[in-house]
Amino acid sequence: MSTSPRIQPARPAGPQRYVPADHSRVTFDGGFWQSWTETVRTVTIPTQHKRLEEEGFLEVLDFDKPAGPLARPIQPSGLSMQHFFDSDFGKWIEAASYTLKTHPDAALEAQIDEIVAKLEKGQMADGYLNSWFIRREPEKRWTNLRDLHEMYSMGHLLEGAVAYFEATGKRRFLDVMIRAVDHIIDTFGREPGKLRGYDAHEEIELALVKLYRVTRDPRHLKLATYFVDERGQMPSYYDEEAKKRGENPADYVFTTYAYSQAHMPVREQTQVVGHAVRAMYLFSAMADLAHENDDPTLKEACDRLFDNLTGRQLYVTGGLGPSASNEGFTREFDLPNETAYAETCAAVALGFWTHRMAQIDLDAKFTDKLETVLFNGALSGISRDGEHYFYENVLESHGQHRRWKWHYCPCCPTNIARFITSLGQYFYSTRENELAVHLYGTNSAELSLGNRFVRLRQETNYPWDGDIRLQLAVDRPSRFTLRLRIPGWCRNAELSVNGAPVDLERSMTSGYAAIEREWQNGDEVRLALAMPVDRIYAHPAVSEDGGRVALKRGPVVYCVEETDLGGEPQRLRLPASAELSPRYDANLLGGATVLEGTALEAGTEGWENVLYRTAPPSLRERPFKAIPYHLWANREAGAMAVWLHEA
Ligand code: FUB
Ligand code: ZN
Repeated sequence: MSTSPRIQPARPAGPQRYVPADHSRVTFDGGFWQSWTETVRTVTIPTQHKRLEEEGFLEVLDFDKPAGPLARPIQPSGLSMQHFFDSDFGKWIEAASYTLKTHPDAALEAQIDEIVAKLEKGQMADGYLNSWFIRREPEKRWTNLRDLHEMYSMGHLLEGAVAYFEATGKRRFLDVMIRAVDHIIDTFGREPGKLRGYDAHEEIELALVKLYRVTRDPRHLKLATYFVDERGQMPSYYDEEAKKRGENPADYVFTTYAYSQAHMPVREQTQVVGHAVRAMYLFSAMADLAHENDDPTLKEACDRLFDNLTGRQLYVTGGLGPSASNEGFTREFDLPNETAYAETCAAVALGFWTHRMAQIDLDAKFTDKLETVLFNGALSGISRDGEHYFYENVLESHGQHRRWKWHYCPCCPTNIARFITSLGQYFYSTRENELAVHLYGTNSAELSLGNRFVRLRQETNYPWDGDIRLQLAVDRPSRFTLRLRIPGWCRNAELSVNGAPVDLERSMTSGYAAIEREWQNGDEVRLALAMPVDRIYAHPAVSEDGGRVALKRGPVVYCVEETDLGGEPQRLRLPASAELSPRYDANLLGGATVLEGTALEAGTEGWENVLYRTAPPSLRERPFKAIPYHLWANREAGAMAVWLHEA
């Protein structure tokens, strides 16, 4: 049964939740993000479509032709990467749609329309939509939610459909996906006759909330709520499902449902476990539902999980999930550097989660982490030329890690693309009488506060320096509270309005400084964030980082690359007293601030044919340069280290 959505404007911001800025109303017309957003729009989006074509991803939509041989073999779990090709073009459509909203492009729209037409044609009469099962194994649909990603793929198509509808007003894709959701509603739930399942790879939950925010159809919210509430209930649906397939549930390849955060009900979970991307998508949906259903129990669970993640399991770069074997978490404080998995998708998804948390609880502890992933563990996932990628974001290398043009499992490129093409929404949020500034970087924004309209111009060299100038334009004098994040890394901030200092201590709440006043057209706010070079040390339980130090300036984590040093950075010993000076280098990959200093390097004289000896190596002074971590591996291949040994 297909139901037309009732398209209504988004619910006005209630008293609790902030509403993110419309990304298309935030223009990066200078500064750090201008070239990144332009590169992603003009290079990343078109080349990704090309790769999707070249690599045969779009062929899965040729429903009229027999399915060809597998391009990706079946893995021990029963999953082929090809099972979820739909998700990759779903994410690409989403990323492309965000650019369409600001830069209409008929050719790009035509590429999307072509995909949509094929999806519509292939959709089954009952609304089912998944190219793998329709073409290859229709009889097996909905028989293995544990392994085969059916709803994960549909979730990404759904997010793409919502973004495309919002960008163009075209309903076709949205209607296709609403029919698919209707089918899921008819199939899953607690009602008699329905399957009591939920997909092991979370994604559809947050996509359904996005859909609900467009349609306001309570069934869409109810379905998302059901999936989150049902997760981890015992007896496990996955056990029952495996038995129905004639399998022994004990033979499960990943051995535990913690892999999918389905080992216990979500509200009881206190430690972040399993596959990192799945966890972040689940927690994003939990944050959404905490708000939509006014459910403090989900918010409390998110708070506990956030504390666990950030207190025990997060890389200094914002990367997460150290292990390749489960693409996720192992034991607490296990943060190896050279073998870090730290998938780009996971860092991007941590951005999604922290952003959502900040909308329901404006606390800089969330937006500080959003900023960390943005400048480090997520941005490292894409090259400066916009068409090469990292899947794994290691913190140390001996030169074996290179960026690739496309990946065997290319989930990450489209994820970083959709993050950057919708970046504006992460900068600001509003509610009735408040405007919150979460991130800093030059841009011009148009924001609505209730029925008022505020234009805001932000000018800064951030993250290369901490001086930020905000200029407000209002049609008429207007009273509201401006909240500015004072980053957790900043120990010395100064704030003024039209030259008059603001007492920061008295104005701070949860890491945001509040200025409530009647704003006049042309009012100017200045924020000066002192940005010395920080030496960062890891908790003693992180054995990999013992005796090591990382360098950070403002939100940017640094690394040393062999190509600058002329040797392996692992051999450096940084004296505690070494002076480190920032210098802006306009010639480094589009311009960046580097850190320069002198360290000691362990020499190899006298070590010919000697592996061990009783005398330590001699140390000699060596000037070195550290570059922003996100820029590494954009030049010659070579070793790299974020954590340097201390002398
Ligand atoms: O399984 C779908 C996606 O591919 C996951 O989110 C990534 O970790 C990669 O395995
Ligand atoms: Zn990925």
